[in-house]
Amino acid sequence: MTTKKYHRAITYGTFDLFHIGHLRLLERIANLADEVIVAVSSDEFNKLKGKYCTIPFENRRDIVAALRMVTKVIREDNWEQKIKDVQKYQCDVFVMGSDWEGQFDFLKPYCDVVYLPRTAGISSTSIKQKIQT
Ligand code: C2G
Repeated sequence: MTTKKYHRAITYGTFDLFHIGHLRLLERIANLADEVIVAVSSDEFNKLKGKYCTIPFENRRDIVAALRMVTKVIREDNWEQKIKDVQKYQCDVFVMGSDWEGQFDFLKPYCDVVYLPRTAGISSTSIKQKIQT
């Protein structure tokens, strides 16, 4: 009998240069739900997001898929797929870091929407800047 609040969570992200901020988020999602689905942004979608990605999709996907708290990885190809994904995978919660606070409240009719505090002091961009100096 699970004691977790949700059965299946879904979250979305680029997960470029996988770092502790990404891990802490996925760990906290796994504390909320029995299962965790992660939608990893495709390289093409990252261009749409205006994000230059260092690590190609296949590698970012495989790294996330290897994590013990991740149940399944799917592709994120566009901004519009979230409602369909929540319904297709019967997710009862959608979770993102707090930098997205309020941006995905349109999902509230389909599942709970939770924004968790971002891990301070770390980002893919800051890692790139450190390497370049
Ligand atoms: N994150 C975090 N702490 C950090 C950095 C990131 O909690 N220091 C969280 C973000 O809030 C997000 C997840 O980790 O929930 C993935 O972050 P990114 O890979 O930067 O993803 P992003 O570019 O925000 O893409 O449709 C939604 C987008 O695909 C989200």
